[in-house]
Amino acid sequence: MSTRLYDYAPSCNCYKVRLLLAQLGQPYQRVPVDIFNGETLTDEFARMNPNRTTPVLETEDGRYLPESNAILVYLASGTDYLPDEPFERAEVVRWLVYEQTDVIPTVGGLRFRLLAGRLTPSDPAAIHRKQGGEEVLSLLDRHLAEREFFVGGRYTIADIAVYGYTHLAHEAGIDMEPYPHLRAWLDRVEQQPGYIADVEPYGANAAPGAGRSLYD
Ligand SMILES: N[C@@H](CCC(=O)N[C@@H](CS)C(=O)NCC(=O)O)C(=O)O
Repeated sequence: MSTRLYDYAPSCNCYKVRLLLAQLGQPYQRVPVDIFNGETLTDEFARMNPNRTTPVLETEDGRYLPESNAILVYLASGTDYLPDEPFERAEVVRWLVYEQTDVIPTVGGLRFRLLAGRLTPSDPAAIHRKQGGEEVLSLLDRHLAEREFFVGGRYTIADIAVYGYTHLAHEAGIDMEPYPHLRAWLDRVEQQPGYIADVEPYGANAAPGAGRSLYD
C-alpha cells in the first residue's frame, strides 16, 4: 500500500505536508477531501480522525495520523529536516506549537474568514484577529533578524510549519512591509530544493451556509 494524504487543496495545514513530501521526493497518493461538502462529517472519516480535520496521513502500513505538525515530525524523522540534537529538536517543537497556537488563529483564521466571506475587514472580530496577526508577525520578524532560519541555522520543518500560513498573510489583508526579515526569510524558503506553491483558492461552498462543514 502507498502512503496516502487526505487533503483539502486550499488548506495551508495540508499544504505544509505537501511541501515536505515534495521536498523529500516521497511518492504518495493524494485523496481530495472537500471539507465544505460534508466529507469530514462521515463515520468513515471519523474512523481516520475523530477530530474531523484535514490533513490526515495514511502510512504504508495502514495507520492514520492526523494533525499537520505531527505528520511533519513523522515524515521528517531521520532526515535533515528534523534535527537529532535534543535542544534543536525541542526548538523545532517550540515553533510547531507556536504555529498552531498563535499563527493559525490570527493569520490563518482571518485569511479563511475574509476569503470565504465569513467576515469583512471592518468587523470587530476581523480587526481583533488582524491585531493578533501583526503581533505574531512582529515576533517572527524579530526572531529572524539574527537568523537565516528558525532553528539551528538551517531549513527544517519549523520553517515549513511557520511558512504555511505566513506566506499568504497578505491574503488576510496584512501589509508585509513592516517585516523585512520575515520577507527575506520567505524568499529563502522559496529557494529551497523541491519547493512548491500549490495552495488553491477556496471554493464557492466555503461561504457561510453554502456547504456542510465543521464551520457551519
Ligand atoms: N490542528 C489541525 C488543524 C486542521 C484544520 O483545522 N483543518 C481544517 C482545514 S485548514 C479542516 O480540515 N476542517 C474540517 C472541516 O471544516 O470540516 C492541523 O494542524 O492539522
